[in-house]
Amino acid sequence: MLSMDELIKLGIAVVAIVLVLFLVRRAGAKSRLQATSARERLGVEEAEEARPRRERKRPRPGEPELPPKKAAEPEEPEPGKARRAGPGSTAEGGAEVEVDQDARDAYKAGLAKTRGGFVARLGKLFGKKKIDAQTLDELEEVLFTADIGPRAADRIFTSVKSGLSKADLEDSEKIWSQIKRTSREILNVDAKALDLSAHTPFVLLVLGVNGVGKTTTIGKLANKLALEGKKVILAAGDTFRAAATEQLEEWGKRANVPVVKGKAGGDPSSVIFDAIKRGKDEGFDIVICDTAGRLHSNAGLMDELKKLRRVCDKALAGAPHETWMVLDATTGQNAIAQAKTFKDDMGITGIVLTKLDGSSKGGVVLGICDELKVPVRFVGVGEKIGDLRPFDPNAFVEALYVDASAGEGA
Ligand SMILES: Nc1nc2c(ncn2[C@@H]2O[C@H](COP(=O)(O)OP(=O)(O)O)[C@@H](O)[C@H]2O)c(=O)[nH]1
Ligand SMILES: [Mg+2]
Repeated sequence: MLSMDELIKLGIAVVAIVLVLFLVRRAGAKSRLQATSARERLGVEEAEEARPRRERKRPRPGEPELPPKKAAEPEEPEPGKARRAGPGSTAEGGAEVEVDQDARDAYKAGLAKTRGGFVARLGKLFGKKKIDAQTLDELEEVLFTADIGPRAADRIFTSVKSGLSKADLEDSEKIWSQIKRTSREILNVDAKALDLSAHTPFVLLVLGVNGVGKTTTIGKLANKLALEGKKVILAAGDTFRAAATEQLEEWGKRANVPVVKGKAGGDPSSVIFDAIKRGKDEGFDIVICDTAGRLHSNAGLMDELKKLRRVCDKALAGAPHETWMVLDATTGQNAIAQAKTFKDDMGITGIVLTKLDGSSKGGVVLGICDELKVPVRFVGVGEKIGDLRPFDPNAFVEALYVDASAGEGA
């Protein structure tokens, strides 16, 4: 038999165990509840962060990077050429929109930060139960404070405000469709598709201010074209900095293509003249010319670049066949301003937008296309040799608005 003392101790122990069990269960339920409501409250960016590692495309800082995409993917279309509608097309407002899912996924990772910015703000706006006149005012504000430039902002806003009926304006899906449709219209600049076989050799002049990624883009492009079987030669036209020629030579080695160089501090036009001449004499398919890029406000640079154009034409009548302006997506509206200055003077026929990976200002593509009416030919999505992708407007729009328009950003 237990004594009274032992009975009391046993009783206290049982109560203590029951109490501990109760507290443990309550704590578990509370953290589950918190997790759910946090997910509801989180914007797109935070939700992205909260997702487990294996679901995310981009690693967190400090985490090992996932292997990069392959350099050349033969199924990629020539930039600017439409792709057939396939299993990846999406129905939108009754209309089929062709979307290359592979391209969309590649952009999606690079646009994560942009989606966390103005796109998430749009998502929150249309996540509201009731969409009213105030929502429209807020839409105007979000668009005009996004890095898409005032003209593109106005075009999208007007298309929603004037292009939709009162009933449509109460339907967030209709609003998203309209925003996407107008964005696609802005990006689908009416221009000739890129045809590098139109001339032999095809001369491509690459311009842009310092540090935007000209040399890197040329290296990636040379590699891509060489893998496609094209005979490529590079011209080290940035004679302004000694390191620039070495950098291009390094890329030439990686892509396994020859580089024509001159003396440091020498005349860039003689380097470019020599490269085009060699391109002609030795049966190259494409000559890609790197150039120096001091500030675009520098009148001396503009004169020098104009001289380069004349020299190209002297070496091969009609050259350069395309002149591309490289712009850094992280500089936002500054990129639009740079492109405008160059376009007037330099006859820009295409844009390459670099550093789309990690930029929160990827929406600047809309502003560039709307202001300049020049097509984006390629986008840079990283520093590695395979990180250059042909620009696909439809896939870009899908990747840009994907989470928010699906209601996750609400
Ligand atoms: N993250 C990222 N970095 C890039 C990209 N393109 C270029 N860069 C980096 O930008 C820096 C400047 O590039 P560079 O080609 O030398 O610019 P340039 O002065 O215009 O020739 C280098 O550190 C490149 O690695 C890109 O698409 N993504
Ligand atoms: Mg350079």
